Amino acid sequence: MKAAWGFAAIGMIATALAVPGPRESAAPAGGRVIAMGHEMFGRSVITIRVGDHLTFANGSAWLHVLVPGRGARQDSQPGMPRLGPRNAHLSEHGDRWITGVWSVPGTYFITCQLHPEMLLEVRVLPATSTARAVHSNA
Ligand SMILES: [Cu+2]
Repeated sequence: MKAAWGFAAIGMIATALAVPGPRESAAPAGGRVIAMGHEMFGRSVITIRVGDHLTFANGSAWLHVLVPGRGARQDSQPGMPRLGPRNAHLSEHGDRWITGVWSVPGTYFITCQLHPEMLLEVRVLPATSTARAVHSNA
């Protein structure tokens, strides 16, 4: 759907249409789900464990370009799974995408290259941790 690209990018500039996704409190086996709305993630912080995946679900009408970094600026975050060929994932409306395995404990940040205000903090706990995974809502 490359043709939709330009259209979506232009639509991006249009007026606000906030579509907050559902917040999920349970952790399905396949990984936690991060919903994406207009210029926002469904939550701002998520805590997972080594060996987990994250799932990003774009229920918004907008294109998002997920990259490691903050404020729409891609950076390098050693230990974080790559998000795609250019360490970026293009997420169109309806996209549901599962990341690679998070294998290094630490704190990481994901932003959207089109929406600087989009920021997700991913806290990865050691696999051996007995602490319950905690996540706060945005
Ligand atoms: Cu975006």
